[in-house]
Amino acid sequence: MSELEDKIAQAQEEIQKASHIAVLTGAGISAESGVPTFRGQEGLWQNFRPEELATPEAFWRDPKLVWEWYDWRRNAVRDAKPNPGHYALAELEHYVQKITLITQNIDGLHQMAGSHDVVEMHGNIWQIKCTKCGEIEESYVVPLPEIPPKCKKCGELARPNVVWFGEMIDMSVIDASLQAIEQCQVMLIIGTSGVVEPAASMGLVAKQTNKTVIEINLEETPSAGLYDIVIREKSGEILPLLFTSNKTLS
Ligand code: BV8
Ligand code: ZN
Repeated sequence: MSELEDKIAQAQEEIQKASHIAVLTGAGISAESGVPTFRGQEGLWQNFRPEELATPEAFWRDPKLVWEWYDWRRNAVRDAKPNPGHYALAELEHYVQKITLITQNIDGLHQMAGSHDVVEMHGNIWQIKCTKCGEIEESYVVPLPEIPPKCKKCGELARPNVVWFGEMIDMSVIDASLQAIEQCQVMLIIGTSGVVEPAASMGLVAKQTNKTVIEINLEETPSAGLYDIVIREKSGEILPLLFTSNKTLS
């Protein structure tokens, strides 16, 4: 048996035994759907660092520029379809008693693949929120008819309903994530560079509470040395192999 086959067999065994699995995904799981990642070679808008555009300061300084970036990303995501990795995680719900899927992604592809109970840590690119009255509108219109868009209710400037760098993550999201890590037996960490906090510390929390952590990523990540099983392959190829379909609910 090759080292990879051995790791897959180990991961399958851990997943078979688990009644609650926490999953954390990042931009890497959507890469095979053609959605550019943040920090890869084809990273979003090479000449801009996300940390320069995805901030409240950048938005208030130049709402038009920041909205042009999001409009470009909405266009990039619009034609994206879930890949076998997204579908495998949606399928996992039928084999494990409880799955909590925590995603840093804002593309909505997990929901499109059929996953329920998705915790969107960083918001959703298809939602537009009023900066004044807080009204949230779901809009799939690409390109946006007006940049920057205005609130349909009060006419004030609207922003993408996402969490920017320097902004607090909603406490209910943090609570749901930490509760899932506390209650799970296994945590899957898929396609995230492990740079952005607080998501980046979740694998450490899982290890500190003696959970089995399985990472799937093409590259080395800062906390990989802490994890139990590290698979350096594409998530779209590996995830469908991890859940044998003859498992019934435990
Ligand atoms: C917070 C939404 C409390 C927007 C995003 C100094 C001042 C202020 C704050 C900080 C500071 N220092 C640190 C911080 C905290 C900051 C932070 O972590 N900064 C980083 C840059 C150091 N975090 C915050 O500000 C968070 N809030 O902490 O509040 C606070 C408040 C004030 C002050 C201090 C603390 C809020 C962070 C949320 C930012 N918003 N997105 C948008 O999307 O436009 S983050 C953004 O990065 C995306 O959500 C993205 O998902 C996320 C993480 O990136 P990844 O998903 O990991 O993607 P990446 O491209 O990096 O990696 C892809 C990986 O996939 C790679 O490893 C690659 O190898 C792999 N891969 C590729 N293809 C495949 C694959 N793997 C498998 N298969 C494949 N096929
Ligand atoms: Zn409004």
